[in-house]
Amino acid sequence: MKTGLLLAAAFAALLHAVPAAAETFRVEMRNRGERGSMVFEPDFLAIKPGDSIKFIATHKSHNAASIDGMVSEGYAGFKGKINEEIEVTFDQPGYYGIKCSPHFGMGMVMLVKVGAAELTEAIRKVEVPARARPRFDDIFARIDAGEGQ
Ligand SMILES: [Cu+2]
Repeated sequence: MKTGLLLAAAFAALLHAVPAAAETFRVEMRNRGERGSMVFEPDFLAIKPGDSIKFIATHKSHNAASIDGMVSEGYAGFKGKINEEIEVTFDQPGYYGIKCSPHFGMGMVMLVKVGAAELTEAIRKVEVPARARPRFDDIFARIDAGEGQ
């Protein structure tokens, strides 16, 4: 009986320590999708700190890598290998720009919002290739319109 009570107390403490179950989201790396060619699908996700994103190699010759200067301050960054499916956990609140290294110039980018984060001018104005600019501007416009809030 006493052991049962102790176990129940331990279980209650454990539940208390983990406020919300972390989720894993899927993003496809595609040659073509709903928004054109060379795309991450979806191209924008709002997640909680501790959630993960699994990048799926739906089509070949893509990777997922963080964009320098377009991440939460102090974040070390990540870079997946070509054709590699990687799962990345985001712990710090903030915005994270993601690129496909070989197709950055073709505008293959996406944005991740982690927790409550302000879309700063610094993030909006990060220098990116010409064809990535309209894709980010489209994502920013959708965020300004309330997506991911
Ligand atoms: Cu690519």
